[in-house]
Amino acid sequence: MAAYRMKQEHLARFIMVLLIILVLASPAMGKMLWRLQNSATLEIHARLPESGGWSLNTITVRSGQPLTLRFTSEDVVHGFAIGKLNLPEIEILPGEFIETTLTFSNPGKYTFYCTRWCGPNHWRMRGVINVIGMSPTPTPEPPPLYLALGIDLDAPHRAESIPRRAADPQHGSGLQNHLPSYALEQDTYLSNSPASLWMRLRAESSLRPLSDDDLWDLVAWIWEQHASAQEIAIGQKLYAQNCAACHGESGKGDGVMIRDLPPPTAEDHVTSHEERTRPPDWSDPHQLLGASPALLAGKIIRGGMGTGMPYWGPIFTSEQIDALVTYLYRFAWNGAPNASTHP
Ligand code: HEC
Ligand SMILES: [Cu+2]
Repeated sequence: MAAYRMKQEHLARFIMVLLIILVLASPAMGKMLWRLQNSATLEIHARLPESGGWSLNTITVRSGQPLTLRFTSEDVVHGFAIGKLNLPEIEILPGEFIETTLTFSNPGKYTFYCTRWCGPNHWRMRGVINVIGMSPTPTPEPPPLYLALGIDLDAPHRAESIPRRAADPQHGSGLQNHLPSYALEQDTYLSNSPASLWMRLRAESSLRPLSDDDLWDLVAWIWEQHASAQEIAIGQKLYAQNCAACHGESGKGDGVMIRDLPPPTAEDHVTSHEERTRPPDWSDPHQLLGASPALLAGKIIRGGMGTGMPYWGPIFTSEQIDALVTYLYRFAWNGAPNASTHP
């Protein structure tokens, strides 16, 4: 009897040891067991991307189950935020610990990212939280418009014509009753560049009496109709936080992260998209007046795929992307030649 109990104890101990070895040996197994607990604390170390980035960049959690993340930084100040969720960012200071507890109610794939410009590769500090579970499946997002319209994001799109002077939307407003009705439709705005809409209007016989400049004033006015002050403010803030480091405060493509790169070569302005590793100069109206909102949004969502332009699809909501696009056009209208000489 005693011998039998001994054997049982041995067996139990053997199984325990085996389990521990399994857990240690297989991260997948460890993750699975961890997932089964009711709540868990995960420690995540933030490091510059060159030193490894997030110490943990794939997290799996069950929907409805609280997830506690305990952060610290091993080098500089980093930040933590989750794409598309409107949560306050968490500042991660070197040598200090900060905890946050999250509970996801909807299953899905959430992208987390660093919110501080910690270095030139800062934007590569991203990871994924996989939320699994059976809660009602979220309604799938519609595909981005550039796909529906079949726009080639990598094709050159310099405007064939641009205003000879800064366009004056105020003056355009006074001419609006000349416009055909399609000119004010949302679909027209989204799928046309300012230059292509200008060409369409130029071809309208009813608009023949108007000068080229008048037509540009009208197009500038149309663009203004799609830009609320609130949207511009949102776009401006997002731009300053996420884009200016490369694209520059004034959109000239001269941000602090770019200045150290070798100066642009002739190839940067033409040929294949792989070679365009510098941001464009948006104060040159040919750049943005040749791009439709759908194209710009597409580029922001998909990124440059090898050009150095990051993808933001999993980070920003569609409202945020629209706000960024609205804001970008400011550079073009304000940067038209002789803008300074126009009142
Ligand atoms: C790490 C540097 C970097 C950051 C950060 C960055 N960009 Fe870019 N971006 C580029 C480069 C380089 C290009 C040119 C190559 C290309 O078009 O893919 C570019 C191109 C673009 C284009 C295409 C313009 C055109 O006419 O085709 C858009 C639109 C754009 N960026 C928007 C943004 C927005 C909005 C943000 C911030 C949310 C942003 N970028 C952040 C580097 C960056
Ligand atoms: Cu960082």
